[in-house]
Amino acid sequence: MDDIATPTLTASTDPFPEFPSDFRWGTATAAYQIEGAWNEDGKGPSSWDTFVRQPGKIAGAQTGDIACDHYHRWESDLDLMANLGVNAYRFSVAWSRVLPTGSAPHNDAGLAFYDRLIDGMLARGIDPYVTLHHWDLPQALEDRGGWQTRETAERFADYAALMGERLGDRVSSWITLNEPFVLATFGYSFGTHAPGRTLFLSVYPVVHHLLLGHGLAVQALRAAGVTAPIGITNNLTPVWALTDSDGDRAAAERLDTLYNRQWLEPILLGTQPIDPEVAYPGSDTSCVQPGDAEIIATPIDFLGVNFYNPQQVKAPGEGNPMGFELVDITGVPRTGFDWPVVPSALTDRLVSLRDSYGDQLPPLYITENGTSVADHVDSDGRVRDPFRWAYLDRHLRAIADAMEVGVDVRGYFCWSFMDNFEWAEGYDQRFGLVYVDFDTQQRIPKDSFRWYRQVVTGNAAGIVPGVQA
Ligand code: GCO
Repeated sequence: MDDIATPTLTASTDPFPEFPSDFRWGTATAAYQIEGAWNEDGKGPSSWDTFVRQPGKIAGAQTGDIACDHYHRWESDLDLMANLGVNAYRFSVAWSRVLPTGSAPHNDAGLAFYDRLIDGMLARGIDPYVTLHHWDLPQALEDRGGWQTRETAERFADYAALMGERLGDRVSSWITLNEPFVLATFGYSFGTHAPGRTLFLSVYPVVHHLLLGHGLAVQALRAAGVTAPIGITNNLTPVWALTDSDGDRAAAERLDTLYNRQWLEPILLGTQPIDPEVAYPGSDTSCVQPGDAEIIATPIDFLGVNFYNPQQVKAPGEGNPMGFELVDITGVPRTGFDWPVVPSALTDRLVSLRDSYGDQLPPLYITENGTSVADHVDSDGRVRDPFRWAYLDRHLRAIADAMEVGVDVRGYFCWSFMDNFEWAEGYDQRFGLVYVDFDTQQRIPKDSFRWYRQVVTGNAAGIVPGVQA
């Protein structure tokens, strides 16, 4: 009966959709997940460097100390990326590599690394999409309260200004924050990610300071002379009510607000859909100062959407302060992480963003989408990952469906270029198009790498349905 409960995932055999010729095709990574060199060339420690050293936090007590050793192997990694044929690459800067204590003075060697990387991309015809903060906060700032404090938002703006001045002549697009919901929730509320704080419902100052830091950073980049598009990346997760009952619908509305709307509407509409006193009882709300809402609503040029799966909820049981209870989605294929695979939810998500926000919605980029698979190298040296390219195939079709009804999607970044350090899961969850042997640092392009190359180089036109190169 298993195969009825958990269907397998295959690529569609219908003709592959055409994407516009100026569509950005890329892959994405994040500094802590790939760079390694955690204490080299003057880099300061980050919240993740500290967190991974706490016993019991990471599967198998693994760390990102070496990760993919990309800091030393960036050149051959870029060669491989050029071979993949992408025209864009989303990566993040390690804040404490360029500003070891989070604020001045800067570290020349750290800045030089990103100079080399960006020049290397441009030399290979790959546009740099830079994320300023993908969760690795300089530890010196974390020691003073991190995102609980206004100071961190202000230092983030200084850091953005420095990066704008230094790299602004070569960067194609800027992303301020990656998934602030995940950082606030897992980093500061539940403590399963760095910095490992357990503020639970007292987390509101973190929410506010992340939004404020985003707005200040947009302004700082502009003040530094940046003319390239600036945006933010959110994990915009569709939330389903288990049934049509009032209780289940209210639960879905509550999680949708926490997950999605509270991170989006202050930026797009200038209004915060939650009342912090109600949503975060026990939180100190004095962090909100006059003028903050205007800073947060500084116009952005695009919205980055990370999509992996929808989330289902039902009404909470007695005494559950969260206002919802998570319910598994069954009867669909599942990823290596055991996440449900529902590509049509991505179409719905994109269309509903357009329907909800209309003219206030800027152009969209899918800044992350992908799947973990328990990949292995076969005896012939090949990594066969049909599940991954089926996942990508189905989600690209879902995006094309949204574009067909007029949603403005400008690009797609597959998560991830190569297997890497998957946060609390360590190296066990493999998301890459490229297999990484973490003992030898050998890179092996998987079957999905060749499939994706067909997509990006033919701009989809040459794809033989259901068959990989
Ligand atoms: C996130 C992060 C990535 C993850 C990816 C897979 O979305 O959690 O942006 O760093 O590695 O999403 O979980």
